[in-house]
Amino acid sequence: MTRQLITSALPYINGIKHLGNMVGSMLPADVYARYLRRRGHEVLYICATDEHGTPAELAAQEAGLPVAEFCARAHEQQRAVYEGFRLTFDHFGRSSSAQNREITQQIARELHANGFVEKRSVRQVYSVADGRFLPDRYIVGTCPYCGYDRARGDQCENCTRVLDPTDLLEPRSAISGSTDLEVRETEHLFLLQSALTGEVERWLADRAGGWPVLASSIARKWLAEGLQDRSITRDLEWGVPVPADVWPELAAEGKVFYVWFDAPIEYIGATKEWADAAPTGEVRDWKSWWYEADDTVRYTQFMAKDNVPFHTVMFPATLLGSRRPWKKVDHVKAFNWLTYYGGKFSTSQQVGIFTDTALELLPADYWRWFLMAHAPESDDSSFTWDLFAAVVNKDLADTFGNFVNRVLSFSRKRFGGEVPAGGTPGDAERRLGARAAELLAEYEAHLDALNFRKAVQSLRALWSAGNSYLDEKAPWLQVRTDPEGAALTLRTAMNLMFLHAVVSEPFVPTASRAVREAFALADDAPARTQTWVDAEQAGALELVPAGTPFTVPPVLFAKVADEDLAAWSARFGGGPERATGSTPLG
Ligand code: B3M
Ligand code: ZN
Repeated sequence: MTRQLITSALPYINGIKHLGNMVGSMLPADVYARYLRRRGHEVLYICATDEHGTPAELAAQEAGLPVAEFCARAHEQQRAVYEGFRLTFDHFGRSSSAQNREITQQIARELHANGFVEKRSVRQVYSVADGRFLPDRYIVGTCPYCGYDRARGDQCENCTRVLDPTDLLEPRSAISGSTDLEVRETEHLFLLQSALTGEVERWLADRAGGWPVLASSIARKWLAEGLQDRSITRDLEWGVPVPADVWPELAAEGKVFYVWFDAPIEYIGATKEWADAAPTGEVRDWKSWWYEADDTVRYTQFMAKDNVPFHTVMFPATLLGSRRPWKKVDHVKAFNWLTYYGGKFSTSQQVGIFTDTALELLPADYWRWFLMAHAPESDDSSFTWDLFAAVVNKDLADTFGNFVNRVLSFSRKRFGGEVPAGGTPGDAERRLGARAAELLAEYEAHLDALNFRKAVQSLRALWSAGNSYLDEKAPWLQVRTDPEGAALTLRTAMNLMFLHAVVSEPFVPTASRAVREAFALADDAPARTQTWVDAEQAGALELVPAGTPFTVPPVLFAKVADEDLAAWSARFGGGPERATGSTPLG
């Protein structure tokens, strides 16, 4: 079986992320990783916090902490939230790790040795008061277009126009507020992407055929515009230092690599972190996932659409230019935006629901299900509280949860705490089995193709088939005249719910596990029953034999009550004009 490498875009270290960030990268990656593991693949799911660049330094300054301490705290805060969302990274690393520094510097040396990096002189804003060159985001001033007085040198957050620092009126340092700024010459390293255009084009032509249009079209558009040579160093305190053995003068000036140069390399760095963290006695061969791995590993990346160019052009160009056999991505799953009532979720503007707050309101399964059912795959999708409540109440409470509760409760009441024996499967059971096998095949095909919304539709139909079967057989009436028949109906329903519990784990892991654990399967029950089921098993509906002891789990999904809905809509706002809170760092 092919080894499956999965990465999701690295969340920036600055602040707890919102639901839109999750559904555009980490959550679908986790659903896919869980699915592949249950299908028997060897999976490595890697992610990390993206800790360099101006977002980290500015956020640390705001928190009044040294940046290294800020990042250590923020990494653990994010890790805790992702554990709360049941994200099953094999490693959740840090781009500030020694492993990433080592690999990034080595790749930079090789790019230089191969003639794909050169030093160039550029004119940049220098702050006399701060004694340093200021990256664009470190210069604030008044936007010449909209008059916003806290516009940054690279972009105005108010009117979103992309700016040059020299556009700003009354420019000042974001560090000290000083207006004593000068434009001076300085030197930076440039990645000669223009010299790698042909190779990137050939690689993309060979690889992007099966990608969703969103990813392949953005990559081709960037290439069509022609690859520009790109500055890959910055004047920041915090980042991967430029190696002094190759560029002593830049290292002496404290230059570090641009965050988008080292962040994708952290996918490799975090894999080495994973290997270095191996428990005693376990050997983890990190390089076998990344080096000369083209034929043995299938690599799938998950990200939001704004990250596509870096992942499909700049990162492959970097790896190609190193002239080393690094694994490049096989499949890119890109997402549009999840909006909050049509407005953009925004960490910096604090609009939308944040992942830490979400878990205070409801368990992860609710959010996982809704977010994947409305994943912004082919277009933006919008979060509204009414839609959220309608979906979770219908799909999770009524369809999935109620089916489990009413079957197990009624069976225990009428036949005791074991799966009831008796009755012979008839036409209704054969139809149900055939339908279950058909829907399972659809579900698998959609997940294999990374079509998550369609996979949710097939899974939802598989859940509904159980309720339709119950309504047709009505065991609560059947038992009066045909107890054997009622026993058959209940046993069949229990087998279907166990099937649900096995195959729903990628989306609703907590509830799925509760249902699997409700049945005390014999120790010699086929292990495969606990991981996945094949169409034949699904059609036979015989995963859980008569006589198997069972318990009735607590109600799996309480409905979102109208008063909760009203309170949350009021607290978080029924529209983007009202900000929502999140746990401030510090
Ligand atoms: N930190 C996520 C963003 O643009 C960015 C992804 C890096 S993946 C190497 O919000
Ligand atoms: Zn503006």
